[in-house]
Amino acid sequence: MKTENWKRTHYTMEITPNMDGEEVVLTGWIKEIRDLGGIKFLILRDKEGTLQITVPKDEVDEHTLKHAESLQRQDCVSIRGVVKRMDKAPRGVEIIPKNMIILNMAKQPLPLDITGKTPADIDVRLDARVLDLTRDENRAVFQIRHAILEAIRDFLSKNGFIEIHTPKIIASATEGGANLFPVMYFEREAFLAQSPQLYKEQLVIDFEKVYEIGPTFRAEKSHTRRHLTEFISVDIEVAFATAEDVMEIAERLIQYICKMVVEKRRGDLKTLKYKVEVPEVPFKRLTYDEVVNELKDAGIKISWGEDIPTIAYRTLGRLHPYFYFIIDWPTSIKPFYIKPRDDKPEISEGFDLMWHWIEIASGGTRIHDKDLLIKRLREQNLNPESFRFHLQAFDYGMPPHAGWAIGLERLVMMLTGVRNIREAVLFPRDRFRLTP
Ligand code: AMO
Repeated sequence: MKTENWKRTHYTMEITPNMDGEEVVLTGWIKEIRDLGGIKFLILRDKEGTLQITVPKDEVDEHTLKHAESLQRQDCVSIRGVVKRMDKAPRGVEIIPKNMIILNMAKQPLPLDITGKTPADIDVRLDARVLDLTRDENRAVFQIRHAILEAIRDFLSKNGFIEIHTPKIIASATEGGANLFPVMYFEREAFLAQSPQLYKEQLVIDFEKVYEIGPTFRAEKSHTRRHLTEFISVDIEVAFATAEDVMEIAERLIQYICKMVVEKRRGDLKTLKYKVEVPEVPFKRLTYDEVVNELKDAGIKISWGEDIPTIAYRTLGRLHPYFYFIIDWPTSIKPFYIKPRDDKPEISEGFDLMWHWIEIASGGTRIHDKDLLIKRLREQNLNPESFRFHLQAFDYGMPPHAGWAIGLERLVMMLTGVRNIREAVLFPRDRFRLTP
């Protein structure tokens, strides 16, 4: 097979001053161009970083000079050149080109300033997302997202969980009837899954400890900085466990993720000018009643049994500016599968995990008794018949169990400091955005 003459020999970050005199081939994109008359500086970017390419106009051959003169931002190039130690260059080293191949020219003008010096509106950025992601700050978010995913898989796998994948095209609602996206499934109507809830619960009969990291779909009308219509849900479910058991798993996992991100993505956090602190466990546990009282003292009145509105969460976030659980929720405002307390059925064993004012996760002990589950379905105006296949699993020795789901993008917001959830997704989907 033919070896292409544009193939790289090194990534930019592998080039060091002690390679002075070596000939190398680098490939990537032109990030910045500075022309000082007799000398031209090109900043080349690849997946690892950047390197200065210095073109002294009277030292390079005519062909190379012609190419260098024609280059514009985001052109894709292969540069053969000689490494030169140079104290004044950004990393103490630069490349003097001997030959350049333009692999593809970017169409000018670009819709965005890729140096970020002229900030663009979020919609302009998302419309040209691939270009937007060439910026270091934006790629750093996804390096951190990757580290979070790696940490989650590592932690859960080490703790005896098996990774599962459940269907995303389903026949009935999992979180109640609202927020469902219908899809045409041949001659029938189907829906996009709002959560792997029912499947993960059933599978504890076979595997006891399961987790899934997968897409979930919610027809959210709310157009906010923390809602998407498609997001990644990190779900766990554990047999023979209670809410308290899985809350402990959640806080230890969060602590582990923070530790891994701080350790492995120091450079990206620096790029984002963001500091992550590894939290102490256990996290605070506030009861719903305590929260209602705190809010009352802050001038926000919530009647018992009401959900907590966003404005109240903002206040709560100021009172508790880090991680905390809210426990002992009224049963009436939790999903049908959350277990009511045996001693006080009006209170549930459901919980939310909060970070400042944002809900990161929710979960709880589940009902494992089939009759009680049917009763709760009816109380929530859901038709048990639509849940026939789920309910049948409760005839096969369903153990007591508990679990939770973390919204991955909200976790990314928390660990990168991005303030709009759309920045935590490569190609976000919301009420108004279906492209690119
Ligand atoms: P819940 O509906 O609370 O619980 O969702 C779990 C977590 O997912 C995130 N989340 C969202 N993220 C972005 N955009 C949205 N529209 C959105 N909706 C939710 C939040 C939330 O805490 N089946 C239960 C979980 C369980 O009990 O195991 C469930 O889906 O971070």
